[in-house]
Amino acid sequence: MERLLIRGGTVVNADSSLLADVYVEDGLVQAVGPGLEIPAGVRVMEAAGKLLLPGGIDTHTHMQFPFMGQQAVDDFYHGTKAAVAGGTTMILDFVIPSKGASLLEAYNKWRSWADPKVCCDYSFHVAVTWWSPKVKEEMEILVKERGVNSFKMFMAYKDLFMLQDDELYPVFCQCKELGAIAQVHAENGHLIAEGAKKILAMGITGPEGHELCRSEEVEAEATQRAITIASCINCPLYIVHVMSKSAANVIVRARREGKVVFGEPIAASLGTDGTHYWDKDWRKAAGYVMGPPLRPDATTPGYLMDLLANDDLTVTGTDNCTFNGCQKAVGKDDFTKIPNGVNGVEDRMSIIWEKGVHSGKMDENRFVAVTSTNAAKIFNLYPRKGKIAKGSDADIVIWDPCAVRTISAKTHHQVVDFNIFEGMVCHGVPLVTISRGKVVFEDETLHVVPGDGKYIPRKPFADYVFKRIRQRDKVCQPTPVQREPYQGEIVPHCPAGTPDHG
Ligand code: URQ
Ligand code: ZN
Ligand code: ZN
Repeated sequence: MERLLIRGGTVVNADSSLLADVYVEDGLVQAVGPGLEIPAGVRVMEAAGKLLLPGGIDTHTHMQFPFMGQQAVDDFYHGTKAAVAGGTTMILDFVIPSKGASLLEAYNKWRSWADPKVCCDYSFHVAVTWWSPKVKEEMEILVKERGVNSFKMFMAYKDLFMLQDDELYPVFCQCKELGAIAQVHAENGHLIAEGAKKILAMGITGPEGHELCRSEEVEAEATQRAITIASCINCPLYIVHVMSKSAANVIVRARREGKVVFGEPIAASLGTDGTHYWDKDWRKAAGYVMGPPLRPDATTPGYLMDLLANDDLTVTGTDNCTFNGCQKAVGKDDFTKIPNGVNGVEDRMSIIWEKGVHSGKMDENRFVAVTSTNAAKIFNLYPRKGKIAKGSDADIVIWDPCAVRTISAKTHHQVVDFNIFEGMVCHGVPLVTISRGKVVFEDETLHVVPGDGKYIPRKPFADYVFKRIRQRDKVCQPTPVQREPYQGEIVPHCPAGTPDHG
């Protein structure tokens, strides 16, 4: 383990910035303060004029995900390697069992994929794609014995992953009981299925059909429905990949009403838009296909960034789920067959710095909150992750806010042959990434070892999420009205129920 002194940088946490040195040993931050003594044999890294940020936490990835007849090309090795090159030191990926399959077996399968390959720390959300007493029991085991505290439910992907409302209800109940956060992919799967048939019948087979068959309303309706169901149970809710103004507005309203709801826009929805679906180049247009889709309203990214800056939206992920052009091409004559998913894990930090901080919408502290700290709080990793302080994991990025880089598939570290941010010029460049005390990226060179990352188990009942829930359960219970018993006449109940039956 390296012993490091990072000297003279500005340590940026979500609550404040401080000119200080940071001393790292045994993978942990041992001290933060001005003018720290340099013990003998310690490597000194100069960081004057630079920012020291808590490593990014990407709340939403799908490395090597087998999906829509293809497998995502960025696996746990290439995906996490690209993550650290972009200043992200932890990912939260998804275990997604098929309907009818064991959640525990799926969890084991995903662990066996990830453990030997990960180059940074990681953890898992688990998807609940069907409901039964066995699923209920396995959710409990996952929380109590496997360190899972978040479950994702799909309201889309009819017949594949989708749950109906009467299934969402008991799953949300179980999440709440276990102290886990319920996450939803909020889109109305029935309307998408009908919409796709209609658009195909109109002769529209290209990527633009993907957006046309699932408008903003389809996302907003499901977002509202999920919030309503969660609210009936007083269950905390997390809306993954917020893609539209309409869905975001539903979340804003719910939060203003005091509901415990969190919204996760992603690098894609903050950094680009759905006008590309109308591009004349089929491959390019297909490169943006994901669900929910990017929106053709080009003012969407700026709008979502405003909400993120002002705490209407809370955290950021990427939904990184990458397919090459030749994989997307299985849908060349039918947009419903194009594998859904885009890149983002490498570029999220730069996109949010450029569109959020460089634009003047948020300061460096809010940047840390939305790229790291809030995720650590929601998923109960804080202050081990999401903070540079004595005792925290030494996941640190030396960030140059003035440096500029141009994003391109030609130079990125991901395997995928396309980048949805191609040509974008971003201020804010990670110079050095330190993952649990080890320098894994420096001078544009990666020093990663597959399997060096660790699975991080997470405890249930995160205070940030559940304090309000518990108190509401105590004080917001309805109580019966105390009345004198009714003394009047009672017409006997008619079992047949209709006058015709006499
Ligand atoms: O919905 C998701 O998160 C998946 C399954 C990945 N792909 C996507 O288009 N968002
Ligand atoms: Zn999803
Ligand atoms: Zn996803």
